[in-house]
Amino acid sequence: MNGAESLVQSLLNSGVNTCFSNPGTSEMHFVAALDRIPGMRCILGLFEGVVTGAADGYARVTGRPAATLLHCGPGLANGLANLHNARRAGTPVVNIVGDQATYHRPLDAPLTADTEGWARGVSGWVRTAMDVKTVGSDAAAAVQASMIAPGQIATLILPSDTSWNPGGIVAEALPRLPTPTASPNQIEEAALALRHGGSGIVLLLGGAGLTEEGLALAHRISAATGCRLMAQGSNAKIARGQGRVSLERVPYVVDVAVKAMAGTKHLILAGARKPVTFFAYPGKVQTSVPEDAEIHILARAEQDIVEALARLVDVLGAPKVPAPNHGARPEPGRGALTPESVAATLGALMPENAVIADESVTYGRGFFPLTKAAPPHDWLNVTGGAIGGGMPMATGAAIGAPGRRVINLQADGSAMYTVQALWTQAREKLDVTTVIFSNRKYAILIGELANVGANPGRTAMDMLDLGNPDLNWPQLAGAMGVEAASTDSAEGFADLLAQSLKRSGPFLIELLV
Ligand SMILES: Cc1ncc(C[n+]2csc(CCOP(=O)(O)OP(=O)(O)O)c2C)c(N)n1
Repeated sequence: MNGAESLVQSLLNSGVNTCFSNPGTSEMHFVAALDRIPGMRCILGLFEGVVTGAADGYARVTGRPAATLLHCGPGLANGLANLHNARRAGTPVVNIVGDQATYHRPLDAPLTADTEGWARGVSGWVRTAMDVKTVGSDAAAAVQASMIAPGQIATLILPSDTSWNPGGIVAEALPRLPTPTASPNQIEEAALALRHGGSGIVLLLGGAGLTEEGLALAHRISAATGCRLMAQGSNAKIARGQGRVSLERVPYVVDVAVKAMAGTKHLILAGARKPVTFFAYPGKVQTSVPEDAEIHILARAEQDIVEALARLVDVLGAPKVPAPNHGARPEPGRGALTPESVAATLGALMPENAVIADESVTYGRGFFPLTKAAPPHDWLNVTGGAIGGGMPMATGAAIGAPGRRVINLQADGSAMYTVQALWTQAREKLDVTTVIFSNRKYAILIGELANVGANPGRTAMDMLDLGNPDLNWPQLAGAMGVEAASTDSAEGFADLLAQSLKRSGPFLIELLV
């Protein structure tokens, strides 16, 4: 058994059976090992940003890490932005990065780079395997590290001689490390604030606080105390739809966020960070939370958030309450395409248990109210502000959740960063409906120009314009094997969405908005 074979078998023993990959010469033994060791599903991405974003989406829906297979420092570097998004989401990912053979490294061949250095910025755990005998146990340690709550990036760098040398030893899975629980003080302090009662108290949820279980507990707390429930601006996954309590998110636009948080006297954080604005803007606040609000940390992201909510329910004696009823689903939208008509159509037609991969940027800011009465579904945001996460995330989610429809709500500018994901969707016949909001501009940045007080001229506006030439989405998708159609009406969208949900495989709908 060589090192690569021991690696694949050790990953399988640790429960990692899916690998998103974009290999090179230094990973050839890993690739060859796939034929000799059955059980690893390997999925090719045509750019590393697709590979890493797909691993993020996969783990968000399965709760288990996928492996990535990346080629040397530059391959890893191409995937860093979506690893950054995954890190912000608290997603477990195991990166396997092939690299120069140990004895070739001193020659400084062209692909030699500071692979560990590049890995460190996004990873909670980095190791370079130095001996074929330890590759298996290194892999088991990487999987264990990735599962440290809430989930983190573990990067194992594999010099190619440790892959091809004989003498590989398969490792068994390592135990999952326990998740620390909140201290009694954390629970008491939150309870004390909640006993004041009233709408000036906000329970801000993140991470596992947004699972069905976490939300049900938060709903009881809110019913018993009158506190307001909110979610962070972007979240790894929110359980939504009929039967789940519906939350507002902290808005992106500073002035809107300030209004939304106005009147907050106590902010209780359950797996959430204190909201800060995405950027500093001249003359504007850096947080939407009022200055005099008291902050209480019920549970930090790395603590057991659901357990803390359950203890808080007990301490407050918050009784069980019926599941929320959001009433009838909306009718599909009619007339012109607007954020409201699109949201109504989504709310009307979204199938049960759908996964929404949301990189709608400006167009989807108001989608929540009209989709809350849809059947239960999960909503995934791009969490780190690095655009180009949406299409890969949708792709990985579809691999991780066969049988569930993935609907990718996708802004056009962001889509172009990792558009190759469509090819992987076609090749793997994934049930993904991509909805492109084709406004042919970087709309958000037009608002940001005003926010930072810049005075744009013709050249500045050209930098924010995606027209000239217009992107032809049906042709782009078709060239990668994904059927597609365009529409400029709400009725057209409803027809295309309904059709795509009836068929298997990917489909792309371009909305000319
Ligand atoms: C990796 C990365 N590069 C660049 C940016 C800067 N940026 C933020 S939003 C944006 C454009 C978004 O345009 P689009 O996806 O079309 O959405 P819209 O604003 O039109 O709704 C850019 C370039 C970023 N956030 N991340």
